[in-house]
Amino acid sequence: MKKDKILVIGACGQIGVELTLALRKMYGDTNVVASDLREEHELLKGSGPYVSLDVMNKEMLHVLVIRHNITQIYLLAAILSATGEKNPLLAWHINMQSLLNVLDIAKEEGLDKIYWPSSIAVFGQTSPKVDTPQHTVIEPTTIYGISKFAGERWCEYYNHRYGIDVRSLRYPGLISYKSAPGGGTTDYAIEIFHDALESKAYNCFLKEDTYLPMMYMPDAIRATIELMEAPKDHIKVRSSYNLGAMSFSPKEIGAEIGKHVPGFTMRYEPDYRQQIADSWPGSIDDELARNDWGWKHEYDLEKMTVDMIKNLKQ
Ligand code: NAD
Ligand code: AKB
Repeated sequence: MKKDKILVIGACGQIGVELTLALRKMYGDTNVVASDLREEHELLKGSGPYVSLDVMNKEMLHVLVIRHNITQIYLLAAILSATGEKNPLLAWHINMQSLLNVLDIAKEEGLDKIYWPSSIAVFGQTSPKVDTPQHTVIEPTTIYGISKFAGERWCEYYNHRYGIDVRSLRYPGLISYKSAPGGGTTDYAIEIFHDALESKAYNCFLKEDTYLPMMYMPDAIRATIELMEAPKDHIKVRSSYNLGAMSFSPKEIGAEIGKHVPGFTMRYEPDYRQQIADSWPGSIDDELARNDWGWKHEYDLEKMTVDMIKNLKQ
């Protein structure tokens, strides 16, 4: 077992639950402190320490870090794209101040490592749509994307200026069945499974030909851990790495699900999220992640669909 003491902030969210459980397996249950604003998630109960925390309260966060001898922080608390558009100032405030609180405490306490996820949402209309490269025009149009891009600059700044070992991934849309998603544009690709199994029908809030980069949660958890475990000198990108696995449209995932759910039908009623999706890439070039620390995805659309349906049926 490793000696590190980890704090996961936003541990009850879609990624947090699975990441916390994976980290507890690696580092030992008592060495991973889960925290969130919400009540402890059912799947976390009894698996390790849980603390109620508002990451916006810097003093409380600082005390927690000192009291638990924390050496690494995974900051997952954020307002996602669709929710962010409903209250842009709140999204900006939470997404930025949470990161600044964590980075500053990392500097003051000399923490070993920080993980903070960015998103494909950093890209905008003026970025190339296909195989969007790591370094390209970045002009996000959503408040979520703007806050992620600013966050990336802060991460790189704290690394270059203060030597903080901050690591980050630009996740694509993540698909999972254990913990519900938190208000994103890519959430349709999760809802579709639930509705297909419950009613054999899905009314999609995006158009049928909207391609977006996606990833199955086991790949995302493994990518996060592999990035954090990689030797320091392998991490060349200190803003955030592009990360890819698959790309599909609502029509394509619908057809794949239809192979397992006879009679499954789809309707399309695009709403305000269509505009968000239209501003994002259709696919991602993640060559640097693959070269620098050996990233390799396992799940494509077909393999993920089989696994999602098997698990949701149980
Ligand atoms: P989520 O919304 O499911 O979870 C976020 C968690 O943070 C929630 O449990 C929420 O209660 C908690 N939280 C919110 N405000 C808080 C506060 N003030 N103090 C403490 N906790 C607070 O989000 P997620 O999908 O798990 O995403 C985690 C991170 O990954 C976010 O930064 C998100 O932008 C990023 N990301 C997610 C995806 C995806 O598809 N899920 C894709 C790209 C990037
Ligand atoms: C969202 O849709 O907001 C997230 C993301 C891609 O960052 N899933």
